[in-house]
Amino acid sequence: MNIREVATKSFDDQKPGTSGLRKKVPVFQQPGYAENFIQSIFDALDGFAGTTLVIGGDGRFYNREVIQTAIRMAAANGFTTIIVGRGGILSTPAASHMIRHYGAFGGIILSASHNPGGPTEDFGIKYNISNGGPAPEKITDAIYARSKTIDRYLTIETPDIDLDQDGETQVGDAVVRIIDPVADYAALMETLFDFEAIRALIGGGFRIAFDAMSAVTGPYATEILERRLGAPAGTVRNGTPLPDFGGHHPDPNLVHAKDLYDEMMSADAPDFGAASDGDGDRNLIIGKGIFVTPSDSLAMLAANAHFAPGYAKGLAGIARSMPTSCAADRVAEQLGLPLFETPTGWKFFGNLLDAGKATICGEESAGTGSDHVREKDGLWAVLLWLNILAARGESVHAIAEAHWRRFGRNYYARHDYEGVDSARADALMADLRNHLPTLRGTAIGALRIEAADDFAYHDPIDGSESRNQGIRILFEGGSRIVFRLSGTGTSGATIRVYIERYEPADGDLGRETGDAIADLIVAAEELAGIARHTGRAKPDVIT
Ligand code: VG1
Ligand code: CO
Repeated sequence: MNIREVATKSFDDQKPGTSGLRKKVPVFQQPGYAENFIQSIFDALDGFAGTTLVIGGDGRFYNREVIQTAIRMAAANGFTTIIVGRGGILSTPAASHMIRHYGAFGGIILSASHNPGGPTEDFGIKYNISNGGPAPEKITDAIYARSKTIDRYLTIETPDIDLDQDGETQVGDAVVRIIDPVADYAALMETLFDFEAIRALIGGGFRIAFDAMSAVTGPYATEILERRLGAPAGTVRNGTPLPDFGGHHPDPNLVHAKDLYDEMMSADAPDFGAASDGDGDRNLIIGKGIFVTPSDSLAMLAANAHFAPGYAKGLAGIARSMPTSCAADRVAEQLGLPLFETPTGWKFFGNLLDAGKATICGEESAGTGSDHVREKDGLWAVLLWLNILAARGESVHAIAEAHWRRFGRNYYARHDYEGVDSARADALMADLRNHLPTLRGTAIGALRIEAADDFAYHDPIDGSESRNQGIRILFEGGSRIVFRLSGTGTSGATIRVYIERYEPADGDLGRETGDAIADLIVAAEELAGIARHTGRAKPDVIT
């Protein structure tokens, strides 16, 4: 075996963010950059000699190169089985499933998710542990610490593996297995949902439009929606993963999936529209004539999950990230279920899912998932919606309205200020933090502040503490504003302002969101001085 120890110089910017390390491609292309981070992952782990590692990515530019690097390094470091999705492709939820299904020690997922791809765009690497979920902070902190002192990495001299042929190749002491990225995942979906009922719905003329955004869900959605569920060819649009996602942001929101939105609002709209992001863990849900906010979708899925066979016996609990609207809380309350509020990022759900405390989890950023894997799962959410629609025989619109009449409505929007100078964004947050102690009991217009804090999470399972997870301003009556800085961007800072207004079930449930939260938008500006700090009069993206 030709294991080589290669001397390297450490980089000081390899701190994983909300979901792994994300940087521009040219940063990753620096000699040793990807190698250092991958070796830092291995150096932060213990006891993996002789075990299995899963490797795959979302197909973006530079994916294949780093997959070859990761295979060599995994073999040199002592993994003896390396499972790779054919073509280097694995959606994030499919990778999570594979880790669990094959009893792997962990997995390396190459993705920058919804960020654009291409030679000058974004790339990313993240590590998932044996439960299939993103590494918890304890591990990501150890990886970062190691990356600052690393001076060598291990690799092995071997020709490139043919990623496009299923089969096994010996690399040193390791067997590299190239396998179908879709089959195991599609089989898992068949165990959770009533495919026959969905097939009958579609056979009866129910029309679906799914936009894979030239990203990783193309092959998954084509197999499941068109081949297994019988939707007509063309149901899946932009179904071929492209290294640059066709030049678009593979971000399924109302800005980047505007064509789908416009179509769903047109007179001849299909019955159900959906889209997923670069790595397949997010979902956008639009019914004919109605956009369902991700926070509402979480609540509606939780309230109706029992219609799907995989959840027929009910839920153990619901978990949501802190900035996600409290719509799910109303469902938990009425169904008598525990509700957990975690910091942003899927890694915080892992312990709750492993402990059987939560069955369904979600984030306002279009992420929903369950205990079937340990990542959010875009197609899973689409299939659960389809299963519910098939079982109830009602439209998305009817289901949403009935939901609000039962639970009340949380009008919700997120305002993003992108590419802000980091020092200015930090100053805005610091100012807000300084004012926190004085806010309680004060009023802005008709809004009275009931509580204000910097969110800290105490993990009920392992006792770990995560501080400074976002500033919450809670108003009497259930309205909220949350401020936090993004942890997934690759240039400057992104300020996220999450705005929510609660309307009880007997209130006005049919308003335009913009009107319903107008006073809170004014209050957010007053509280944070966004224009003063950033020079921006309005957000770049509203979702
Ligand atoms: C964003 C979202 C967060 C999500 C994360 C990763 O993080 O807000 O909810 O978990 O992206 O999703 P941030 O720190 O930029 O707000 V993905 O689909 O990019 O892996
Ligand atoms: Co994603």
